[in-house]
Amino acid sequence: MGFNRMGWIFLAAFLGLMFLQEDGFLLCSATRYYDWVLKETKFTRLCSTKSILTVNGGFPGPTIQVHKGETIYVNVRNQGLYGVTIHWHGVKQPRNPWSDGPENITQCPIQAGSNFTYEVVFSSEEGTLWWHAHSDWTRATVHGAIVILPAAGTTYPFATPYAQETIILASWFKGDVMEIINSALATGGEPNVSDAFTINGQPGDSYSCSNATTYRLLVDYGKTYMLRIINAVMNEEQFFAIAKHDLTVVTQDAAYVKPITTPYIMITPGQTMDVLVTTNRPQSRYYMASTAYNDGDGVAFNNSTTTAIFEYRGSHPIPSTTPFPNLPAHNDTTAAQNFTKRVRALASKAHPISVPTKITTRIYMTIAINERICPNASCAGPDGNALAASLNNVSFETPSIDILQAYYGGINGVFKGNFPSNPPNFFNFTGTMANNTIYPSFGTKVKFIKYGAGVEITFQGTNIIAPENHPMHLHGFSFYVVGTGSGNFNKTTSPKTYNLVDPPEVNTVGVPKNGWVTIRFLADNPGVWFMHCHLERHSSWGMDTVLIVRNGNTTTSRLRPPPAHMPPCSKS
Ligand SMILES: *[C@@H]1O[C@H](CO)[C@@H](O)[C@H](O)[C@H]1NC(C)=O
Ligand SMILES: *[C@@H]1O[C@H](CO)[C@@H](O)[C@H](O)[C@H]1NC(C)=O
Ligand SMILES: *[C@@H]1O[C@H](CO)[C@@H](O)[C@H](O)[C@H]1NC(C)=O
Ligand SMILES: *[C@@H]1O[C@H](CO)[C@@H](O)[C@H](O)[C@H]1NC(C)=O
Ligand SMILES: *[C@@H]1O[C@H](CO)[C@@H](O)[C@H](O)[C@H]1NC(C)=O
Ligand SMILES: *[C@@H]1O[C@H](CO)[C@@H](O)[C@H](O)[C@H]1NC(C)=O
Ligand SMILES: *[C@@H]1O[C@H](CO)[C@@H](O)[C@H](O)[C@H]1NC(C)=O
Ligand SMILES: *[C@@H]1O[C@H](CO)[C@@H](O)[C@H](O)[C@H]1NC(C)=O
Ligand SMILES: *[C@@H]1O[C@H](CO)[C@@H](O)[C@H](O)[C@H]1NC(C)=O
Ligand SMILES: *[C@@H]1O[C@H](CO)[C@@H](O)[C@H](O)[C@H]1NC(C)=O
Ligand SMILES: *[C@@H]1O[C@H](CO)[C@@H](O)[C@H](O)[C@H]1NC(C)=O
Ligand SMILES: *[C@@H]1O[C@H](CO)[C@@H](O)[C@H](O)[C@H]1NC(C)=O
Ligand SMILES: [Cu+2]
Repeated sequence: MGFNRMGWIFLAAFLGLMFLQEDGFLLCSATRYYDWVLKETKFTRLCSTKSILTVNGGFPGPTIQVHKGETIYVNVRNQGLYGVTIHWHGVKQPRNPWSDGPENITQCPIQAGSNFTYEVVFSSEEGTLWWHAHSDWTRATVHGAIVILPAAGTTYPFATPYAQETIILASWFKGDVMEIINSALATGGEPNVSDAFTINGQPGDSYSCSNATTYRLLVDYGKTYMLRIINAVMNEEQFFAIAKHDLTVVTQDAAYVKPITTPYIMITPGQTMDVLVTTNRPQSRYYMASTAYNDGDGVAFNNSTTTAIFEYRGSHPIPSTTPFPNLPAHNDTTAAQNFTKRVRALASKAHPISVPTKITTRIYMTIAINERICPNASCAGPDGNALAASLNNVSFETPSIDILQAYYGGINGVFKGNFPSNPPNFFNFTGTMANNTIYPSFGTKVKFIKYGAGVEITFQGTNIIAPENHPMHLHGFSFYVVGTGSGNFNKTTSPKTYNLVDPPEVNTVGVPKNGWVTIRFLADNPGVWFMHCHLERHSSWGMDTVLIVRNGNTTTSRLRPPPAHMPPCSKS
């Protein structure tokens, strides 16, 4: 009997099963294949039990571990109640937007009862990233870590840590998250704020009914640990610290940075940071803690603090009071910026950077909270209107056929290519006078970019309705943060302050309240790439757009063809 193609597949499947692990990870001869089930799972937190959507029953979900440059396959079988998609946050997916995930941008949802296999292509990323659902607010409970180790034969640009642990910061809502966002969109008002923050799924000792299950990290004395910290929180930036232990930040968004030793970090939703911690303090028990940084005036948030325990192994007296870290005040913008301003790319010989200096596409983009007019002032937002949000005064409307399919297949009427490269009106964006731009236009507008273009985008925060810090995230790329400042960007003076030597290379950047940020990247990844604020309520209100990078003129600079079975879009 000849050993045909099916035979090889069976053999691979058999070998794969031999290595089936707890987290649904199968090791085949050359590929890594994960089997995930999306399902409702009961969890008890804050004294009550509720059902949440999970991957394989976990909150947080399973960790993916790869080496730099590998490709993995994740078969997502949806046994939940509604359609969902999964996004691989910060993974560039060269030429492969088909597996990027944002709902109705690159795919329609995987309907309940069906499945879809993502091909996740890693390239230059090294450090920590994460995956999360990218449908409505499902990412609140559907998320997990991606650990990217150095490629075989290479090592960290510092001494290999003794051990590593992932630390995922997240939000817990007593209510159902889908109901919360749906009812907020229906009334036009603010969505409910979360009822707790969590560290690795646990609210910790400062919340009722939580202290028995507080997350505990046991450490050995005299070692260096690497904590891979992920901010999966829905709507708030976070301060994080460990009592009496400095943190040394060595990566941000899976790229190395010049080590920063600091008593605390500020991390926005969407960001990841690897920090080294040396266990050289008296052998005892300490708190790690995380709480919101919120610089919005009157922007509602939960001001509570989540804790976890950092405890030295072995016998030692348990302190009567566990030392608590000094976290900056919730509105301490100086503390937030003092940290953020220190971040610089490592930019070493082994980890070089390449900042575009020839800019051919320049975009100046205002970020604003807006109002949508309601008949009879019947809505729950300001002035009886509904809350909205925009980029360059365009509030993004999600289509019901995905933009990637429409672009690739030439389906008309799904999107327009007229996203503006400048705001429609210039005025004092950060001034006290409200302009007529309180009311945005609405539409599905994308920006086309030539393959190979050097792109520069200046994000301009505005004082319209509710100024605050906005963590802007771009899919398909990481970008260099070459400049930032307060007030309005000045095209004569601001560029003189740019750092083109060692700017951090990230996928998410906090645009300061009433300030600006300039980013640069080379448009070398053809595809349809979502760009949005990573505060979930802002994205729901329309603080989003799409960049379509056109094909280049070689086979390796063109979009790959779609996989055989993209989830179908339903009529609605
Ligand atoms: C659905 O899962 C099955 C295996 O359970 C797999 O053979 C099939 O390729 C998957 N379909 C898609 C579209 O990923
Ligand atoms: C939102 O909060 C209000 C007030 O606390 C509560 O009555 C309502 O049930 C919450 N909604 C959801 C969907 O949890
Ligand atoms: C934050 O959450 C805690 C615990 O769920 C709750 O007791 C408190 O009232 C909340 N605070 C705010 C300001 O929402
Ligand atoms: C948790 O808190 C309760 C009430 O404050 C206390 O009685 C109990 O001893 C605590 N349990 C632990 C494990 O700390
Ligand atoms: C948190 O908010 C509550 C309600 O607004 C307030 O009473 C309390 O003082 C605040 N706590 C902190 C630590 O800011
Ligand atoms: C921060 O909040 C405190 C009260 O909680 C207030 O006294 C202080 O002025 C605020 N600081 C800033 C910069 O808004
Ligand atoms: C911010 O940094 C400056 C200069 O290093 C320092 O003087 C100030 O105390 C810092 N403020 C905070 C809140 O960290
Ligand atoms: C995506 O499109 C489907 C129809 O294909 C629709 O049911 C769904 O509501 C859309 N999602 C969003 C977030 O608009
Ligand atoms: C814009 O408004 C701010 C706040 O009122 C003011 O400080 C600034 O000088 C104004 N800028 C210009 C260019 O008018
Ligand atoms: C808003 O900006 C436009 C265009 O610059 C200007 O004509 C208008 O007067 C401004 N409105 C206000 C209220 O400042
Ligand atoms: C192909 O594209 C590159 C830029 O990506 C350009 O430099 C080159 O001239 C193009 N070649 C042709 C034949 O169009
Ligand atoms: C930019 O700065 C220059 C030099 O300070 C100044 O002359 C010019 O008015 C500024 N432009 C704007 C739009 O504020
Ligand atoms: Cu925002």
